[in-house]
Amino acid sequence: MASDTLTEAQWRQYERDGYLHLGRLLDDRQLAAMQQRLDDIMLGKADIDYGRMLMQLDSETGKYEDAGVQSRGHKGATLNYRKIQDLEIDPLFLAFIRRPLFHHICRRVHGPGPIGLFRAMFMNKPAGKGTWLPWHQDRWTDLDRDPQITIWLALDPATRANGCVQIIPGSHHELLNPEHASGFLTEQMAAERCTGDRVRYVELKPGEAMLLHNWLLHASDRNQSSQSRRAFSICYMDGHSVSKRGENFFPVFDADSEPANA
Ligand SMILES: O=C(O)CCC(=O)C(=O)O
Repeated sequence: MASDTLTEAQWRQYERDGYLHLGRLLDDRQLAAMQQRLDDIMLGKADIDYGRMLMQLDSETGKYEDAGVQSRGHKGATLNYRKIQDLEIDPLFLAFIRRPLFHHICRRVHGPGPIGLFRAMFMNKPAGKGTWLPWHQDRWTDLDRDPQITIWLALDPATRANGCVQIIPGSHHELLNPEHASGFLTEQMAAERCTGDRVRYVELKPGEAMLLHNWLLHASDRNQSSQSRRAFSICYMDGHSVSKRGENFFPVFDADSEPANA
């Protein structure tokens, strides 16, 4: 299992590439518990306040634009959800969000201040379904500062066949389309920068995770296999961040707190 800190060599690699493989972070029991919990949430069987969770059904056409409405509340007992957000309200996911390794990473990136949560979400590509998620950088114009880091945890094998995350290594130094409200590239930008040998497919085993710089160009394809592609993605932020939409962000780590086991 991975350590609770990153080495200087790992930090250098992250700074150069904009992403870092973190290794296996869940044992078999922890993995099975998260998989089961997400399936229970989708099937409406979980003891959780569905009214507090943003839930979106997958697209029936494979087009991103045709994915279901993103709104709070359960949308039917099916495993065909694309996205479920606000998972911090579930103790199982909150304990993972607050792991010492992520505390260490947040401290290194953000310094001693409070750390908040921009979002903690399930990203799913059901077997034979899913959408092409276009090339983008994770940044949002309603925030007064950009969240810096995302942890992406595979809960199934993430492969090229089932729509693993694709990235452009080293693309995190430049913001490409600052006008777009959520960091999407124009088709022309994507055609110029995100093709051929530049694209790396980040295949992960279940329970493995990666650290992503939020400006790293990334995308993901449809699932063309019979294996679901479930993942848990956590985006941390400076705890002083302010949204023009007046959102309140969940506090993850208090100012000046230190990782428990570091
Ligand atoms: O899970 C995916 O396919 C993409 C996830 C993503 O864009 C993110 O976690 O920011």
